[in-house]
Amino acid sequence: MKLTYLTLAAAFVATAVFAEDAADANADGVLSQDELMVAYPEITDETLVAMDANGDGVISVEEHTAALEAGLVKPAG
Ligand SMILES: [Ca+2]
Ligand SMILES: [Ca+2]
Repeated sequence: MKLTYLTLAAAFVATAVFAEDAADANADGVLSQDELMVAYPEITDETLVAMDANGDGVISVEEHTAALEAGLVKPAG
């Protein structure tokens, strides 16, 4: 069950990344701390923790979108 969900999520994320997430430099569907530091040079550890809703240590495109909507980070440009 979980595998099916992840496969669907990966397909969705891949599309979303291509469409909108310029912060995902290596296009793997998640934003590493390094990628976030490039996208948001002034990001704090507190913000990174707050963005990582599921606590897996990386920021998914979903988590990034949620953070943008919540005003945790400001869109580049
Ligand atoms: Ca990435
Ligand atoms: Ca996460």
